[in-house]
Amino acid sequence: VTIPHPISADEIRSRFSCEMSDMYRDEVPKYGALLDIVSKVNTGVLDRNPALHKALDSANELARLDVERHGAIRLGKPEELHTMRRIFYVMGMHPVGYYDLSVAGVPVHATAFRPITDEALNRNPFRVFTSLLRLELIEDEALREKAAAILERRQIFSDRVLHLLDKYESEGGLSGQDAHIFVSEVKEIFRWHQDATVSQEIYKQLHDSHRLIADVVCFKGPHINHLTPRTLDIDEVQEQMGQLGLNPKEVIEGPPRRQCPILLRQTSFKALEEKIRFADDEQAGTHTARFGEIEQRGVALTAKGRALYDQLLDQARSYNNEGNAGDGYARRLAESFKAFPDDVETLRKEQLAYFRYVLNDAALFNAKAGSDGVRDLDVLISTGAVAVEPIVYEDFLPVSAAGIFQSNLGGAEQKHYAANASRLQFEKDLGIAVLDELMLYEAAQAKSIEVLFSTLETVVA
Ligand code: OOG
Ligand code: NI
Repeated sequence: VTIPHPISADEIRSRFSCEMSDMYRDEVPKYGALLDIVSKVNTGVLDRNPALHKALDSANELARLDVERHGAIRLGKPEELHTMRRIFYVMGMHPVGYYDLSVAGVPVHATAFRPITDEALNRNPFRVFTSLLRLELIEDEALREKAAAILERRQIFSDRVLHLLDKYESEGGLSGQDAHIFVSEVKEIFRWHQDATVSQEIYKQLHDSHRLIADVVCFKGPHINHLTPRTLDIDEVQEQMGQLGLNPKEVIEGPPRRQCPILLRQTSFKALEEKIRFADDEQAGTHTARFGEIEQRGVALTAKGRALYDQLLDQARSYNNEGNAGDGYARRLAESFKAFPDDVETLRKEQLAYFRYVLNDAALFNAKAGSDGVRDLDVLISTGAVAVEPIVYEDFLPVSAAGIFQSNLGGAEQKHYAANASRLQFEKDLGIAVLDELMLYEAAQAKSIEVLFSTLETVVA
């Protein structure tokens, strides 16, 4: 680093997340209403549940809860994905996971940019679900070429932001003033513009092909389409959204309500119908894309746990071919998930989920593990020397994401694209390979064990 006082990636990400939230609150007042509900519900849950309060506090999760958000953007061309990757890097956000949504009738594939170390996640876990449109999935060749030509003409990055990126990459950091400009320039990329860049006729053609294609192709930039706070009781927030007339989607995506939350449960309020102006003679129209979402996060699952999750979810959804429609879905889901153990010890022993192992009682630990060299975690846990903490799932779920996409594309819309994951092409466009989320959880678990026994080494030595 050649600049004197570079601003840390964590700091830049925190500021960015906060400014994005302020911008979205201004643009979409219902998002502000949602934040208020979530904040009240979370406070209520913590007040009523001192054990949870204590657990979250000792896992360093309380502080991040209030600022925790994820957002989503949809990009139009490979170069945009490539540059976004460089931009997110400045904020300590790395591409994790590959999501193919074509299987669900959505012509995009995606990754999630997010922080990856325990320290960075605790500071601010801001994530952005980033999709890239797959024009090759548009069947009509003339329309596909038209869309490509429109996208070709657009430049979503300002000269200033590109200049700062180069500077960051050559100097290894950003000064306070540059970081400030950087954050505000990046925020501009995601701002909503009510002027479409195309005529009403072209908008309509693209929209008829797939609403999402119109959303990506017809605007100046990749407007942020939602920001999602994290709640401790999603059923309660869903209930209140309905009462307050926020128009929530019918079902909560993901696993059912449980004692030990796993993975991720999500719901949203439907996208707003917003006024837009077309490029030809300023004709007025409307566009629906931006919405609000909430989520409740649980423990990250191992490959084995995830396979069980996928199987049970599929079982609940394939019943009568009903998917997640119908009044009976919540019941079918609960019924199906009875086969998923719902206590920490079984989840851990059967290696269905990831946990952090932390020192609970130093004296006991030193006596036990020190004297007879017990390295057996089961023994250390059962004696109370060591405690386990669930490792939070920091990623997304393709079936849930598709459900969120669908409900915001006007529920009924169902397009069929042949399932054709194209991870290698995505990574080529991105410029690097995406990280494997399971390896990150595995490493976090392993590190906690290493830290645990290294304290012993210092005590004994
Ligand atoms: C992204 C939808 C995916 C989630 O939380 O699963 C997502 C989009 O609509 O662009 O954000
Ligand atoms: Ni989302």
